[in-house]
Amino acid sequence: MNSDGQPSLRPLERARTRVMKHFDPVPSRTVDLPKLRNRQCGLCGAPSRRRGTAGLSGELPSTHHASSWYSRVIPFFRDRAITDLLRRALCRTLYRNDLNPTKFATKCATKSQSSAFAGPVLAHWALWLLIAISGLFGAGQVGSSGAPALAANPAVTAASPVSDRFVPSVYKTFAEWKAACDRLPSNRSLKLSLPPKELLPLENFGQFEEVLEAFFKLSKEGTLAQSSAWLGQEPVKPQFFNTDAVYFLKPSIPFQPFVQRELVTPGTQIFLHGDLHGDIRSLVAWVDWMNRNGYLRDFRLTRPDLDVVFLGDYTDRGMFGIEVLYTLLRLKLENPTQVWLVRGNHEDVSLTTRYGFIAEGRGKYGRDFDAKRVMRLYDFLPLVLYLGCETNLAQCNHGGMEPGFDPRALLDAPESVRYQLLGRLGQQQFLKTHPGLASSFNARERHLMESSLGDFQPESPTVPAVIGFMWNDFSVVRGEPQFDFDPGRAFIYGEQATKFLLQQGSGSERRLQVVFRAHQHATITNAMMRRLILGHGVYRHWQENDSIAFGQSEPPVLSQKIDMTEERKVTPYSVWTFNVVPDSVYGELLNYSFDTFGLLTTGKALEDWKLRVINQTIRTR
Ligand SMILES: [Mn+2]
Repeated sequence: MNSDGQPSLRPLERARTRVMKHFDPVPSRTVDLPKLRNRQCGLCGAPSRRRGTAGLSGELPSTHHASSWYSRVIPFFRDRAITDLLRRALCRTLYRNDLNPTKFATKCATKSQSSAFAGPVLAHWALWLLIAISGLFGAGQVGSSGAPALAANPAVTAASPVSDRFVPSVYKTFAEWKAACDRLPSNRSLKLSLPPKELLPLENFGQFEEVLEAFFKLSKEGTLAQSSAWLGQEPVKPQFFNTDAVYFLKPSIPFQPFVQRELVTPGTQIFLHGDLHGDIRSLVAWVDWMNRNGYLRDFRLTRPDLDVVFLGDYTDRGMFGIEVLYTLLRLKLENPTQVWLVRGNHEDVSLTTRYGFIAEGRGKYGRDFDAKRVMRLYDFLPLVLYLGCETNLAQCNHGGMEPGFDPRALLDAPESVRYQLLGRLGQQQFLKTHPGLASSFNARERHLMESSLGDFQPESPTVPAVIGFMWNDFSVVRGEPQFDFDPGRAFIYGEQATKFLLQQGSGSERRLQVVFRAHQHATITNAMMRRLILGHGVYRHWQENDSIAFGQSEPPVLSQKIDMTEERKVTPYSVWTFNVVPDSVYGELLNYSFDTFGLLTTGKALEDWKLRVINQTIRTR
């Protein structure tokens, strides 16, 4: 059956048509030739047999080139489970012979007699056979309407086919969106009042709703809907995908939060951004920076080996939550397998009703604003994105550690498995079976942990207790308690307790090494905010030269103690907090005007991972 529900009478023709329609080879000039010439294949590790003068008119022998080309045209190639071996085999063939697939077909036709080309030629025709097969069975691989599969590996992930791409009715380009947003007053000048209606970039709620609906479609037809992508129990589907109901209103659906694991190849560059809290200026400035620096073209990432992770808290506290969510969804829809939005503690109805987002929506669009439906989008965001590269993993989430969840099986699972329901949290159970967690605690900390951890099924992010991934914090410097509780927030884990949880949470093959998160912000210059602002918006907890004695030290002293460099080493068991945007009450009260994002470059070993800290000054008047 095809996407329209009609029988596929001529699978080969149909497949060929589809292939030609999406045939959009990467122009070779977009790849840096000299850099790649002497490198191994990034995918299979095979060395290039010929160098410089490639077999075919000096074209670039790049495997990224090859694999992305094939995954663009063959639906099979978007499913890692089926194609990993196949892809590696193909990749070796192409790479060792220095073949560029964009010229492959023509060359094969002219050189098919040559024995040197026998392997590649066979591979080529085998692939065309695959295209035919995928025409017959491909629908099951990529969703019934050919929805872009959320492939695990961005280096081998194709752009979603043109026909499936979301086409907005307004703001076709980022430049248009930026121009509209540039007219908006700053959050600081608005002082929590609504912006004038005539300035709103989205004139009506329908313009927002179309991206929301497209996101729902993506969620319902992508890998989230594939049983094989879930480890263990999968969500109760009719309820999980019923976007007309919510867990907090009757007739209700169950709250089914989940975590996600994605794998990337060494050298993948990952952008990380902290809390946005309705600051459209900072987000638009970031998208603009990405465009100016060649990482984005409009809303689309320019390379398959780029990922973006937003660390939660998109709305509330600023007056442009709608515009922020709209921008994020446009990015997600353009790059479904490369842009990730994790769920922060403000991605929940109990906070949006208290901290301004629901009021903002009602104020801007009146009764048209469908709060229930907007809240539902958060249920499709993972609480944690475990980003793996070779044997190392980063835990990307908004808050902190959650001892009640055991990620080991997910981290070690086959590459096609991506999701796991959070399920019932066994915090007390974990403490009983892992007394080592409290081994570094004093009596007070031990008592606090024993009396406060529980075993429960979350009914919401805060009921019956907070989910640590969304809410918890970390202590700032060495010498602070290993476990503590902030009555206004949640639990605070120290260095030893965190290290223990990362070690215990590691799989046998893939190790949890680092946490990238946000969330821990205040409007007073406490120890954390001092270090965040002085450290250019990114702070690694428990730094070697810092201690509790310097907790409230002034910048001249602190600058001797903490890492303020642009490029930073990612050390084992390190926890990194990203600052909150400047056009906010935080920026106003603490007097900073720079936005921050991280550019993480992964490598084969953790020693090769590097985090570059990038700032932009934001106009806040
Ligand atoms: Mn938060």
